[in-house]
Amino acid sequence: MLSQSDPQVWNFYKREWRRQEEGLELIPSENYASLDVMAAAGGIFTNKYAEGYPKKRYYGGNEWIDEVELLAIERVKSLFGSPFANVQPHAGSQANMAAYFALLTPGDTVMGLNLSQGGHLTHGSPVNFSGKWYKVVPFSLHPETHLLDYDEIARLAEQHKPKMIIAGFTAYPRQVDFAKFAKISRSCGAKLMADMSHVAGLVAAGEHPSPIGHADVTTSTTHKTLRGPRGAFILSPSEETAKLIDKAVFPGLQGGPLENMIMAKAVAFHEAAKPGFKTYAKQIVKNAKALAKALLDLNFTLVSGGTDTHLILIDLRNRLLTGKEAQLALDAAGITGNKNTIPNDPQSPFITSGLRIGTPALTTRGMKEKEMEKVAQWMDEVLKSPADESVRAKVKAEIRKMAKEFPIYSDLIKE
Ligand code: DSN
Repeated sequence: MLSQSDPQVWNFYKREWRRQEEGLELIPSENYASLDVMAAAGGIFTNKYAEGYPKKRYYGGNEWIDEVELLAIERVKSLFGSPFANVQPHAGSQANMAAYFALLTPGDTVMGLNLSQGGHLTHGSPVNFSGKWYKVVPFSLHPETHLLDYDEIARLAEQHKPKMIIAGFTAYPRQVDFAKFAKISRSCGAKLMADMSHVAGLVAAGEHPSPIGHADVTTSTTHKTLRGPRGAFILSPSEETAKLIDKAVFPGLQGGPLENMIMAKAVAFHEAAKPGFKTYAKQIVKNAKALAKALLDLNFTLVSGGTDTHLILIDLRNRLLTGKEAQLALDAAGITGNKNTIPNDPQSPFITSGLRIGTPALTTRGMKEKEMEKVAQWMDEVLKSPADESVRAKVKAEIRKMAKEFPIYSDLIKE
């Protein structure tokens, strides 16, 4: 028992469990994996080396590892309707790096959404491998609507003739038109990489358009709206691309795959194919819309005016608060969100004028529209007096009370 053999670590584990159980998790890229997913991630598959791919390994003893990896591949292919899949990437950044390695040569031109406007580090940020090794032409959101400006993206693509365009986002609250991205990419001879990490669960459930059939390669993490373990996968539309991707992942980037995580991915893909997951994904979007409406009613400003996904980006400037201040105040009251830049943010990325929130985790707990109204009221209350400790303490106690009605892992730890 860890509680006896290593009480120091156990103490921190218990505290984190309590934080997850008693607070409101609003970070849109986080979720609560099922006990089955966690059992697989923490199981005996962690003991095994399996460099290579199923039936072509560099180590013996992989007969059952192979079966599970093949099952994970079949399940994710079927979930998204893709003919080829690689389930080995350890994380989203590795998956994206493999796509670059497979489809490009260093020095090639790529286009992706600017990090400060809702893109990702790996979509061409100058501090990331993508920005250091490739020539990046970043695109921005429309300056007034804060929506993707497909005409401007097409104009830039025509001008710069990139080898790859990235349709992928970490802080964009609206649906992405992958068909339009594909049309733009084809017209300038570029490959289209879709990074659907944030919306993968919504795509699997038919709540967001799918990049499959449009993208030349699709990457995704497994732990956001898809509600699996931490990890990633890559979907390819052709055998030719799939071979390049496989080589880029192993031996190009990774050695031994984390087969325990691949087993957990297999379990998560199975869960996401069940009818209940469709209901879950639908409720994520309903909850996000309800939360957005309640926030607007309380005079919050939302980037793009609202949401049609799981994610909301609040522009805090009319509240005279920075993202950092808001994150800290809410954290103290038991509400976890994350500071995030808004389009054309006057503040630095470490301070920011925005707060990024979302509903995947609260929806997993079973919360619905009624609870979203309450969440908005609590956020309003805390952010009206961000330095008032008594307000934070009062809200924290109320949240703890409501959280008890929506347990997550309450049976997991016996104190
Ligand atoms: N860190 C992820 C997110 O929070 O959106 C992106 O990698």
